[in-house]
Amino acid sequence: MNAPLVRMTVDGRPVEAPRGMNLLHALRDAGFAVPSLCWHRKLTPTGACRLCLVKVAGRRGILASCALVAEEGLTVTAFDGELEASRRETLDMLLAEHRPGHDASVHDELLHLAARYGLADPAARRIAPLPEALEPPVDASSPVLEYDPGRCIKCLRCVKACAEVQGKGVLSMQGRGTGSFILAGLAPGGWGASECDGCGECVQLCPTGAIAEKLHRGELRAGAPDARVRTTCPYCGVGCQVELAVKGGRIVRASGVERPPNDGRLCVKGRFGYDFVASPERLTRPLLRDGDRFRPIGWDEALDLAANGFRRIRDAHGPDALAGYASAKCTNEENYLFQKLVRRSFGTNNVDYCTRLCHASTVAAMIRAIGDGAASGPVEDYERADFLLVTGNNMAETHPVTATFAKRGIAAGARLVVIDPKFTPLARRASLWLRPRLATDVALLNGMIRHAIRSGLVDRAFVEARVEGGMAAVEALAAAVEPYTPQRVKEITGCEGADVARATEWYAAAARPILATGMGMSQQTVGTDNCFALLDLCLILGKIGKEGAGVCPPRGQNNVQGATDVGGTPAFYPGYIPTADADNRARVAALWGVPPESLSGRPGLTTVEIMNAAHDRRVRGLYVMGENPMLSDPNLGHAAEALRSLDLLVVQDIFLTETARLAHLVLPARAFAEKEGTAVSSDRRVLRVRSAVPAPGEARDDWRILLEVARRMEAPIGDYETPAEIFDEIARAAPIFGGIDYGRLERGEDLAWPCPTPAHPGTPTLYLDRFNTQSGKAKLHPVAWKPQAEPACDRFPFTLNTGRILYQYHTATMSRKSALSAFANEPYCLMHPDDAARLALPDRARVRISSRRGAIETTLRVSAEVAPGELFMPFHFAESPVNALTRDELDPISKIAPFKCTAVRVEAV
Ligand SMILES: Nc1nc2c(c(=O)[nH]1)N[C@H]1C(S)=C(S)[C@@H](COP(=O)(O)OP(=O)(O)OC[C@H]3O[C@@H](n4cnc5c(=O)[nH]c(N)nc54)[C@H](O)[C@@H]3O)O[C@H]1N2
Ligand SMILES: Nc1nc2c(c(=O)[nH]1)N[C@H]1C(S)=C(S)[C@@H](COP(=O)(O)OP(=O)(O)OC[C@H]3O[C@@H](n4cnc5c(=O)[nH]c(N)nc54)[C@H](O)[C@@H]3O)O[C@H]1N2
Ligand code: SF4
Ligand code: SF4
Ligand SMILES: [Mo]
Repeated sequence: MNAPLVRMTVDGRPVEAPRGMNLLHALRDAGFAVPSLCWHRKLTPTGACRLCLVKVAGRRGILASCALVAEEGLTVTAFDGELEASRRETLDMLLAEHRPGHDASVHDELLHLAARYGLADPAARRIAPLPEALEPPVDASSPVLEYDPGRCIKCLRCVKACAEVQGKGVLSMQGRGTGSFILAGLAPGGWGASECDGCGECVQLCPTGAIAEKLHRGELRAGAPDARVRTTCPYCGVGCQVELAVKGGRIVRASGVERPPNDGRLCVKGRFGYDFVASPERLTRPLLRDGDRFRPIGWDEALDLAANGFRRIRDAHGPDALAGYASAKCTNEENYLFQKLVRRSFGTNNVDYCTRLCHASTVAAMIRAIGDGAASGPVEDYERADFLLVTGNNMAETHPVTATFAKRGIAAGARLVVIDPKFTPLARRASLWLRPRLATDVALLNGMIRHAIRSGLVDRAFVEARVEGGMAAVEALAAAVEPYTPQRVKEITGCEGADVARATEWYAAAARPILATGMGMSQQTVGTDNCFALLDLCLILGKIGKEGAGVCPPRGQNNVQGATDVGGTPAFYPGYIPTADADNRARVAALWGVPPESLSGRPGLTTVEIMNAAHDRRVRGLYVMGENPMLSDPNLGHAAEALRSLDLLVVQDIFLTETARLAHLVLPARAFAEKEGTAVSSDRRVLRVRSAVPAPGEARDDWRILLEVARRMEAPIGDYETPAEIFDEIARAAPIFGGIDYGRLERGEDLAWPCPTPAHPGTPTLYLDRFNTQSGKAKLHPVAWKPQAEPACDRFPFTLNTGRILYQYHTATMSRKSALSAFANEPYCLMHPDDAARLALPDRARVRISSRRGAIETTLRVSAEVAPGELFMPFHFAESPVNALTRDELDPISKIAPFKCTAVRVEAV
């Protein structure tokens, strides 16, 4: 892909650059500080500011270098008296339109250039400032940013940032000449009324601060930040790198870092969702239950109570009467120590966390079919792909930066097929939106497989070389999918045969196809079957095991990938080493310096199983680090009973969550911006988490709390001074991390596991030579579609789908304590207009929604985003806890609950 180098001469010096590179870019890279205000590496050139002028031998006049490209033999003049005079003149004109009074809160490239060209002092300028009256008013209607036309130089960087980088196209330039300005949306009402979703890309790329964050403007104006700290976004699994600006011990700004995986981009959560860190509601002291209330206690007492309590339960009822929920919000180091504590100090494998409610089905199917449960390629593949199949995933809202890659790929010609029963913003860009009924994906995918086989689309060479059983296995699959005729698929799913065929043919024809599968596929009682069927399709078409093609399920939480990688689930030690194997136990025991028999070989319980065991009093002590099951677990009534039956519930969190309110003991932890560590992104990149601000009150690092609890249980899990030391032990325990240490990460190496040795560059793409199965080959798993155990019926005629919205995050402990709530802060339920009309329910009606397990009240929103007979509710809002309704029946393999499929009834209240 690398273009050959060409040789040029610039101001008499030889310069090399890739052929075709933007000439201004090439000049800058070669160290020529050619000024420009409108050009940016990430945008198509605009040629608006007329500052990057150069002369080229043999060409007439003065040319904008951003409009030229590097060519062999070019002789360029970048600096001479005439060019500099012209630049000075242009700057003088720009300054005349620019309101004076820079407030230090933004990096103002115009003022920098003014200083460089001796124009900082207005007295040095030749052109008088324009009267301010000509300028349109400031637009402060967005909850998070404001636009000041008086500082705007009409460079169009924001317009292009929004359109080209984020793929949104909210902004345009309106008016003419000095009266021109940037308009958000088309209707009046400005930014606040437009489709702007607050990602802040325009803020980040604006060269003058004409568009700036509203948050903490006062602190930002008061002078430069005290510190800038690079870290990893605490919300979703994309792993965006952010720079936090800190002032007076508080985060006052978050900016995207131009490094992988996000290359400077953020979504609204990463950019504006950080104020929860400084919330006055943060836990600051350990709390002990005292009747219906809590009273603060000292750490010493709290740690003794936790340790002695767990020890008593272990000694009286056996190790398996204890369990722990690890945390996808915590670092690798913390999760490593958490599972070490559960396995070593508790003596059980009862450790699990929200991954069980999340991609458990995807992971279970991928491990069985191809060997690893993680994304096969880097997020950048979404942009390079020529075909995207996005199923059961609302990427534009849930992994918005991944979606920017996808949108850029689509803009460059990639085809997109979306499979989702509900409208998602990405469906708008789809070449084809397949809209199956909820929980019918196996039928749909089997229909696609059947079409592929019958149309001769199978990649026989790939199958023979890389799939167990070769074409014989495909024959067996063919027999299994034979019943899924277009008619039958239509009956079950509602999808047309022609569409099913078209999607299959596009996928088969693609050279670089990427599959994205999400919660709609995973969170079903048939979640593993769903993913098996998807992988079967991928494998028979030969669309994995090569650069740029594969399966890249966007992982959910900021460290959901890492928490499993370091051993946070029952069946695997760090690095996916099965706990059931005695040799593995012996090896891990040796590393931990404990007798092998002290590690349990008994299978551990999974998340919902732990809840059920607590209900039956088989589990009596539970340690919850950074999870809020009292909103996020299915069948909340049952979960509440389970948690109330525990002899000891210890919750370690940053807020007094719904779960913490049921605890006997609450331990205050530090938040992401207060601690050091690492996390693993959705695409297996190991990323640093860094401390930027002091922790509130007596809150402590999760890992330090764990060390103390274990020590006081007289089953210590080690002495570490720093997270780097813990990571070194992780690298010894888990070969996938064997070559990684903090030194390499600090040097800025971009490392994706597996990275087995210090010299290894990491593995962005998996399976290029072999699959990570015992045979080295992939395995097909034919599956049949099964109807739901709880279908819609006369009593519960609707099927309820649940999920996420862009502006809130899970149980909203963090997002609701930030600027994000200004965008969306109310629970609701979507219902199709036909259903609403039939039930005579108007938009915004208050309704009661009931299932066999419970009832909640919420506000109805009438919307064709859902299909008739289906409903959708976000699960973020404690006042309408949708999981009071959902089922806790489990997928037999992955043990996930069907969050996306509950039979319910709707009534007006
Ligand atoms: N803003 C925001 N972002 C987040 C999160 C958040 O809470 N808020 N959470 C993070 C986490 S942990 C996760 S796991 C990810 C999840 O990200 P997603 O996978 O996008 O999760 P959801 O929004 O729950 O559901 C995705 C889609 O599945 C569809 N769906 C429902 N049932 C079916 C079905 O039967 N078949 C198919 N094909 N589709 C179906 C839904 O309509 C929905 O559009 O998001 C992460 N990012
Ligand atoms: N109906 C329905 N239910 C669902 C889903 C759905 O789609 N529909 N999705 C499921 C999925 S995919 C997921 S991942 C789960 C998520 O379920 P949970 O993981 O329970 O949800 P969160 O709100 O992310 O909980 C994380 C907790 O960690 C705390 N925390 C944050 N940072 C730290 C820290 O540094 N240290 C400590 N100790 N605590 C910290 C937060 O305050 C919060 O209480 O929800 C599941 N539940
Ligand atoms: S914040 Fe994002 S969506 Fe809004 S105008 Fe700026 S770039 Fe566009
Ligand atoms: S895409 Fe995910 S990681 Fe990136 S800024 Fe948004 S929430 Fe954070
Ligand atoms: Mo998740």
